[in-house]
Amino acid sequence: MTTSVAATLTREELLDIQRRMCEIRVFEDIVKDWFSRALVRGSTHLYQGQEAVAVGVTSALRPGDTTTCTYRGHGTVLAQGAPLDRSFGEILGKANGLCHGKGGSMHLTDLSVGALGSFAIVGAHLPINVGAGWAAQVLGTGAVSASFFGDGATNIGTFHEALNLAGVWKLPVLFVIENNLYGEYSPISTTTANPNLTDRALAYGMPGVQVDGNDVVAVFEAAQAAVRRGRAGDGPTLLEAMTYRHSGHSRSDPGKYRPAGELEDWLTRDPLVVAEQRLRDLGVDQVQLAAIRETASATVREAADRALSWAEPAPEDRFENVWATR
Ligand SMILES: Cc1ncc(C[n+]2csc(CCOP(=O)(O)OP(=O)(O)O)c2C)c(N)n1
Ligand SMILES: [Mg+2]
Repeated sequence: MTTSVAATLTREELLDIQRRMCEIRVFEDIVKDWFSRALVRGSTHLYQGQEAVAVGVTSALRPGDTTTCTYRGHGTVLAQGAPLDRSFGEILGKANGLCHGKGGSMHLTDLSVGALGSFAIVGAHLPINVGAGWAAQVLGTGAVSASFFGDGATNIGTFHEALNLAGVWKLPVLFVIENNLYGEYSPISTTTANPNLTDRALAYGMPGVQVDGNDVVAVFEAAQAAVRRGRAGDGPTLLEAMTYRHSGHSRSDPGKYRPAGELEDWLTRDPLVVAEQRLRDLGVDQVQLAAIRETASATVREAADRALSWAEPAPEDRFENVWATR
């Protein structure tokens, strides 16, 4: 596992990263509360515990780069720059939501920031990143496309097809496995013959890099190296971020199958706590750290209230924004 000690991020950049991770944490607290109060239909898949992956990788991207992610994707789309209020609005099914209330929790999309979509079908989106990488290569834009997916997706056919094509054509794609040790209720060891997922990179002619997914600095550094490689025309990278979801798979899962003490162990390495230690090493004091959490909380709560006040889509607009019209 890559453990970074190099300070490649400035103190100001790391402070901003911590703010963004705190906002995602509070966003998910609110979403969890809304679902338990039946304010939202369907289910939801929370990102708490994995914030350093989305924020670390997207911090290495620039405007024009693209991402895709899974149904556990609120954090990724927010990290890419989607507005808090319109993301909440989408989850609530409001007309002002990112997808005008037609997508919901599992389908947050914001093309204006390069967030090409959240996908509920495991592995469905990897070929979309390959397409985005191919377009960037053909058009010579220098853009990179980052695909976020779970450990479970590495056993899906599209994973292999996407990595192979990206490897053959040397496409600027960053494949990010968010290895949280479980696919739904199954530990990875019961579903995957070789749990060393970075080994799979060898088959497709690209580097495979494992990183501590709860250390945002380590994630950023690994992502930055992969992004530079992509922009230079040297092809894709498979990045495996080792992390852990704090709650069960979805709203209906209390996560009882997890061995006693496992969650508690991971909580000692909560990404927000790890980043706070990094900031303390850079001279940031406890008062400033508390202020980041408080400001993030106030900002997110304000956005949530705004989204709650928005109107539902009008019945006559039910077929709007469903089909592409051009
Ligand atoms: C093709 C497909 N098969 C099965 C499912 C049901 N399913 C939804 S989430 C999930 C687990 C995926 O685990 P992983 O890829 O590790 O992502 P995580 O939920 O841990 O983030 C499964 C099997 C699905 N949505 N799509
Ligand atoms: Mg998983």
